Amino acid sequence: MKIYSTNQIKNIVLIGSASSGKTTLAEAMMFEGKVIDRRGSVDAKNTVSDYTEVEQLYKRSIYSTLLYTEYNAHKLNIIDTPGADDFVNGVISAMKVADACVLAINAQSGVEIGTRTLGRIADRNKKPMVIVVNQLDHEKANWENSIESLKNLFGTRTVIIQYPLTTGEGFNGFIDVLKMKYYTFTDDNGTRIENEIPADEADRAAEYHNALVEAAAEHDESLMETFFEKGELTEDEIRKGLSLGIKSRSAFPVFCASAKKDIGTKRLMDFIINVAPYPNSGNVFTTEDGKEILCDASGPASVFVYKTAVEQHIGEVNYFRVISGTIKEGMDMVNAGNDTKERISTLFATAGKKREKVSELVAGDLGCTVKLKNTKTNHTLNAGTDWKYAPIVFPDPKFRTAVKAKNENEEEKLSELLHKAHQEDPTLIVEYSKELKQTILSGQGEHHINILKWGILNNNKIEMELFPPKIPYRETITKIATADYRHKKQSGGAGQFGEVHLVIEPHTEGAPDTPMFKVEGKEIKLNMKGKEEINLDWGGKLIYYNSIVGGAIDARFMPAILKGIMDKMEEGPLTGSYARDIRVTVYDGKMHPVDSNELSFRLAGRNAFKEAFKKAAPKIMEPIYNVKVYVPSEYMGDIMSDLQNRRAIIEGMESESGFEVIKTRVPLAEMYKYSTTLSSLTSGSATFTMKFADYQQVPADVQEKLLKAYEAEEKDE
Ligand SMILES: Nc1nc2c(ncn2[C@@H]2O[C@H](COP(=O)(O)OP(=O)(O)OP(=O)(O)O)[C@@H](O)[C@H]2O)c(=O)[nH]1
Ligand SMILES: [Mg+2]
Repeated sequence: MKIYSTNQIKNIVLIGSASSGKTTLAEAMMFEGKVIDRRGSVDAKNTVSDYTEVEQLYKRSIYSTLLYTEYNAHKLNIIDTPGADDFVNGVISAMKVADACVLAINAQSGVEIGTRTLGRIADRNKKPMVIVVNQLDHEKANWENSIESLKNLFGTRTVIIQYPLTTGEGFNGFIDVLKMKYYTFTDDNGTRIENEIPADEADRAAEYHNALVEAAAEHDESLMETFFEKGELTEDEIRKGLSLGIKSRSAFPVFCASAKKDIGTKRLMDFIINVAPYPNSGNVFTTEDGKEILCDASGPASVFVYKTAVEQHIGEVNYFRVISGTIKEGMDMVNAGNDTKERISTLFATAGKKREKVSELVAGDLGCTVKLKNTKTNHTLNAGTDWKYAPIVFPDPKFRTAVKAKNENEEEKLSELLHKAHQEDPTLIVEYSKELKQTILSGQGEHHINILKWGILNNNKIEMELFPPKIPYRETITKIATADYRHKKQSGGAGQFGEVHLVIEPHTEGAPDTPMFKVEGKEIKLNMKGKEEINLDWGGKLIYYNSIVGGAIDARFMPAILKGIMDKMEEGPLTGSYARDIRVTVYDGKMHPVDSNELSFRLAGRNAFKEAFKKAAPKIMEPIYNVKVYVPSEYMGDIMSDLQNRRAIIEGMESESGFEVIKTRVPLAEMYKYSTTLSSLTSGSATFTMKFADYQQVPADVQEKLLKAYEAEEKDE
C-alpha cells in the first residue's frame, strides 16, 4: 500500500440500528475500492468486517472493525460498528477517532429507537453526519416514510441529495440533485450508467435541487450573495456550502442505497471524499489538561489507542489513531500513563482480518500494531512529547449479574479472564464485592454477558454460572434509643470487664448536635468532650461523641468502643448490610481497675450499639436508580404496567414523533434483567439508561421479607 498523507485520508464511522446494513455497505465500499474482488454477505458469513467466530455465529456485528478502502486517490478508513445496544462500546470508542459518521437507515422502518440513541451519541461527540437510506431494494422499503421520520428527528438539518424513482424489487437507481443526473445500475455489482434526468421528473428534481442550493447557501455569506444574485450555485459552490454545513452539524446530507446490490456506494464515497472533513480539520484532540493538539505529520509522534482486542494466533492488537507526527516501524515510544517503553515493531493498515503491513502512518491515519507490553484502550504513546489525551467515556452499565466458575478450582482463572475482558471492552465491568461477597459482572445487556460467557467457554473451556446479584442494602435508624451493656467474663486468671452506656440517634446532614436527650423516661444531659465525624466508605456518616463524665471510662478506651460500633456498622444488625447516617453518644459506663482492656470495651461498644439500634425503629434502605426508558408509543401501555410492577415512581413523560421518553425512579432490586424484559415486550425496539440516584427506605412489606430471609440465612450458617 502506498503511504497516504494527511490530506489523502478520511475517517468515517458507520453507525445505524441493528441490521440496517452497515456491514454490507462496508463490504461494497471495499469492493468498489478493489480491496476485495468479491463481495461477501453477512448471511453467508464471509464479510471482511464480521470475521470473528461469534459474529458469524450470530450473523451480526459485535465488535467495531477497522477497515479501509482506496478510492479517488484517497484512503478511506471505515469503522464498522454493531447496531445492537448491547455492544455500544464499539460505537463509543470509534466515535472518538473518526472525523464523521455515516448513519445507515433501514428504509423498511425509517428512524428506529436505535437510530435515536446513536443520533444522541453523535450529538454528544459533535460528529458531522452523512445519512444513507439503505435497503431501498427491499419490498417493504418506504423512502417517503424514512425521509419523514428523519425530518422529525433532525428537522431542517435533513438535506436531500438523492431520491429514488421506485423502491422495492425494481429499485435500480436514483436521481442525484447535486449532480443533476439520473444514475441507473445494470447489475448487482455497481455497474453504473449516468443518464439525463427524464423529462417527467424534471420538475420534482428541480424542486429538490433548489432546496439543496438554499440549504448549501445558508452556511456562508458570500454563497448567500451569489445565490441571491444568480438564483443558483455551481456544483462546487454547493459542495463548499455543504462542507461548511456538515462541519457545523447544521446539514446532514441524505443519500440513497442498496448495499446489497451495490447501488449508491460510489456516489456516497465520492461525496465523503470531496466534502467530509479531513483529519486535520475535523476531530480536535485535546490532552487531559485541555491543550489542543494539531494533526500535523511533522509534529511530535503521538498516538491514541481506541481499542485493544485479543485475536486468535496473534494475541493483543492495539488499534489507534495517529494524533500527531509520523509513526514508523521500529519506533520507540513511551506510554504516557505508565511510562512503559514500547517498540512499534510492525504497523498495519487493516481491513478486518486482512492486515497489510505498512512502513509508516501519518497524523490522522488509523491503524494497528501488535506486541505492546503494557498499552491498552485509552492509552497514549509518544515519542518526544508527554501529551496524554482525555479518555473515552463509556456509558454506565444496564445489566448486573453475579458470576462464579461452575468448577470452584477455576475461580481464579475466571477472574483473570473477566479482567482481561474488561480491558478489551470497558463496558464489561467486573468487581468482587466485599459487601455482597459476590463477584458482580455488569454490562450493557443480557446478550452482552452471554456473548462473553460463550467466548470463555469456547476459548478457555471454563463454564461460568450467572445468578441474581445481591442488593447492597443499607440500614439506618429513625428514632432515638439508648442501651447500657456490660461485658464481663471471669475465667481463671485475668478477667474481662467493660461497661458502655450510649445513645443513638438518626443523623441528618447539617442538624445541630443534641445537648440533651429525653429518652425512655430518662433525661440525659451531655457534656461533650470529643466529636468524630466519619465518612463511611459505603456512603453516609457515623458521628461519634465522647460525653463521658467524671472519668467513668478512660479516654484510652474510647477508640476501642468506636471499633466495636464500626464492627456493627459494617455488618448491620438487621440484615448484615452496611449501616449509615447514625450519631452515637457514649455518655457513661464503668471500668474495672484490673480486668478492663480494649477487647472488653470493643465488645461492650458493639453490643450496646446493637441493642440500641434494634430499639431505634431501624429501617432498611435500598439503592434507587434514575431510569430513562425510550419506547415507541404503541408499547407505552405494556411498559408502564411493567414499570408499576417494579415499584417505579414515574417522574415525567415526554413524547416526540411516535416515541416516548419515560423518566422514572426504580429500586435496583426490581431492575434485574430489565433489559431483557424491555426487549421482549417491544420486540427489541425500546432502550433505556440507568444511573444510581440515592438510597430510600424500603416499604414495610419488603422490609419484612428481607428480615425473614436474613434470619433464615443466619440459621443455615
Ligand atoms: N434487501 C436488502 N437487504 C440488505 C441490504 N443491506 C443489508 N441487507 C441485509 O440485512 C441484514 C443485515 O445486514 P448487515 O449488513 O449485517 O447489517 P448491520 O447494520 O451491519 O447489522 P448489525 O451489525 O447487526 O448492526 C443482512 O441479512 C443483509 O443481507 C440491502 O441494501 N438490501
Ligand atoms: Mg454489522
